[in-house]
Amino acid sequence: NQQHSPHEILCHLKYRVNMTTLKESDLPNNTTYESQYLPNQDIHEVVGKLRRCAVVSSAGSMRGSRLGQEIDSHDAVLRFNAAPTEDFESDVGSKTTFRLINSQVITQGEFNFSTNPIYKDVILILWDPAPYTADTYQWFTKPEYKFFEPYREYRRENPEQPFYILKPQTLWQLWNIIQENSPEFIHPNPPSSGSIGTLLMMNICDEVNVYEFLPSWRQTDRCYYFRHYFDSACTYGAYHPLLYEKNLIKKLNQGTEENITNNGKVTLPGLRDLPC
Ligand code: NCC
Repeated sequence: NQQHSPHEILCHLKYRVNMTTLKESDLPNNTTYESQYLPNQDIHEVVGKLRRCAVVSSAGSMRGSRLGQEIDSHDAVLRFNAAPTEDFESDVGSKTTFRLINSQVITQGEFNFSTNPIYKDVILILWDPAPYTADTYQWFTKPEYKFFEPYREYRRENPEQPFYILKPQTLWQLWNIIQENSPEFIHPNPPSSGSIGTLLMMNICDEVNVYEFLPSWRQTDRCYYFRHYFDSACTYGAYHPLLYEKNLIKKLNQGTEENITNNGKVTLPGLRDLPC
């Protein structure tokens, strides 16, 4: 395992992870019925380029952080899955531009995906894990969670809302880089929403500040800032290679160590203008 410099890792992330979303034209002709509900354009063609973006982890350590104002000062804010802002504004802010959800959120009834207002008025991005070697069509016909029915239904009811699906290869392209920069073998499970969302923002924004992905001194076994539920696996990972994801992000931090300790804040550069 050779050691890559932070700059080399950033260049690998830039050129080897193709952070793109599914378009109508990515699926074969025999899926016209489904693919007509996919966007005509990739997320980047629509969103363009943003300046400063914030990524807000769902960790329990966001509680009491008072980071809300700082988070809202960004041009765009990305949040995960069912993480709310209401009642937590002073700690997590109130602005949501992007919401990255895994395919459980859209398929499991408990999330009330079609009616809960947290999923409205935002740019939605969905991901679902594919087997390491599956191509788009194989995955599409046999996803981990059968997300396409509810996706189509939601699109029918909210045709104006931007709603993207990440290409599944993206996850493994990122996983490869996490594995290469880790001292031991990682079980091939996909990266968590945390690092997928962070890398997505690095492809869209000039600067990305990630909050409480690397925990501050507020680190806690409490899983989420919005739920009374304790499990250290939320922070260190069980299914996802979370610890390795966090070590990789830590290597790329361009902010200070102090900012991690006090605010769980990591500053990462946008990849678009990165010279490689
Ligand atoms: O828990 P989850 O993630 O929704 O959290 C979003 C991202 O925040 C970071 N995080 C969270 C808690 C914590 N204590 N520390 C953290 O660093 C992680 O980067 C995490 O990705 C997911 O990645 O999509 C995940 O989703 C949940 C769950 O499916 C959704 O919340 C919907 O309920 C998964 N939990 C379970 O399946 C039980 C979780 O493993 C990963």
